[in-house]
Amino acid sequence: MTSNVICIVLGGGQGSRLSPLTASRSKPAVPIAGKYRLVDIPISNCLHSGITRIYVLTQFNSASLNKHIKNTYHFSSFSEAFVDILAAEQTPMSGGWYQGTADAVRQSLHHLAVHDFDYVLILSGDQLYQMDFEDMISKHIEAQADISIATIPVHANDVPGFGILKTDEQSIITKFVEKPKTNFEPLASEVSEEMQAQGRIYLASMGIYLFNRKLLFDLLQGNDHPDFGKEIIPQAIVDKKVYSYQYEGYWTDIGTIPSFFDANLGLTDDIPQFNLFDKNYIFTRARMLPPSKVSGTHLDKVIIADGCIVNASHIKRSVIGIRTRIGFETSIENCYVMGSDNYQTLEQIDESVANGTPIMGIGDRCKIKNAIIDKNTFIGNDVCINCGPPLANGDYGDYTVQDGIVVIKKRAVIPHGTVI
Ligand code: ADQ
Ligand code: ADP
Repeated sequence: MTSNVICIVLGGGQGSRLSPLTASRSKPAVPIAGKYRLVDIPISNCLHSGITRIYVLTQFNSASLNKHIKNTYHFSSFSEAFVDILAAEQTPMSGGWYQGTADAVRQSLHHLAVHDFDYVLILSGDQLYQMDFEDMISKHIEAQADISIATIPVHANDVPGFGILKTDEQSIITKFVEKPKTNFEPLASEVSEEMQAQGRIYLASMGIYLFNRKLLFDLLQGNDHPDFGKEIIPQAIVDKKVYSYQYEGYWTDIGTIPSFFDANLGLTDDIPQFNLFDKNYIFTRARMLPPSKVSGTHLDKVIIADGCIVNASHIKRSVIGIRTRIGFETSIENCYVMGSDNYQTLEQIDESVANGTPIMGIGDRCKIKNAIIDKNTFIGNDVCINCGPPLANGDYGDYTVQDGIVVIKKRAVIPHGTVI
């Protein structure tokens, strides 16, 4: 049933919500959970659901995204399967950046048109969840819908961040308001007892849309509405059959620094809400890295990816990414350390030590709390990050602070003894 579906992953606008992680890479290429990249989540959901033709729309074509896709998603030359990146491009018809989600898909229609398919599945690139799209598609066909939207019950506090909708008893959407800020009480829905008990009485759009092929082309061509949530969907519910596919599993937005941070650290829980050990695991690049080597470290709720060399004294509630090196007597708490793209040679390390400059990774006797350490950073010895009084939000050159989370930028060099 899913062989006649093409998927489009919306890989991110010009938005800076994940800045500075997106300063030098496109959003789909942001590393997550120590060894994956954001784009692996929607792609894995598709592949587990049998959807094997996937376009990833992104604002710029970063080398790391290209390399990751090229090195990860290999299919038989006898199949039609592909994962292709479509970066915003200047054509005689368009000026460059995608203006919004609908505009991004509109500018990509000519790439889609050459394929044989009946349905287009449109996904956000910055959500953490595991969903069986095959079930969504079969419900869409059963309901003879024109469009289906995956929906989830949310709490009143979350209403202003989502498209909120109401349905009739056949789950056909009768009302849709994008991100209502006030007077949204009449939008409350009938939900299951479990959701009611949690106060999740509003039905939100998850930004996951299934369109019948012709309708998508009709709705996008002949106008320049930039967004699905603001224009295309509210207008479609007036005269189209738009079905609400309700989902009640774990689903979270990872498009901002605080939510990205929480989602990563949440993976270290005893039974995480997002289960990396599930049979529908996340695909990513097979890297052939050596196993991690740990010495003298007390580890408490820690995920350690491949290829790490860890001599720290304590690590608590943290995710340690590929090829991370951590020195002696260092303690790390509530951190996502992304790791490195390569190792330094022993000669390079000796040279840095002789010059008194930091070596790649995290040095000796450091104390680091509530931080995201981007890739390829050089953090010296005796560095303290976020161990003192609360820090004010801002961009401080080599790092930023947002809601108490310090983000050390990619390739930053933090000299010995620095206190942040
Ligand atoms: P938002 O997530 O606020 O609301 P939006 O900013 O349009 O909507 O982003 C949706 C997805 O598209 C994200 O993955 C984003 O990175 C990506 N995106 C945004 N602009 C893009 C562009 N120009 N090019 C490529 N990708 C782009 C939407 C809906 C709400 C719904 C929430 C659920 O509008 O109705 O409730 O998603 O998260
Ligand atoms: P990322 O994990 O960020 O996607 P890559 O896996 O692409 O990074 O690797 C980055 C660099 O590290 C590449 O130049 C690659 O050749 C090199 N590399 C990969 N595996 C190893 C390894 N086992 N030992 C040393 N270098 C490696």
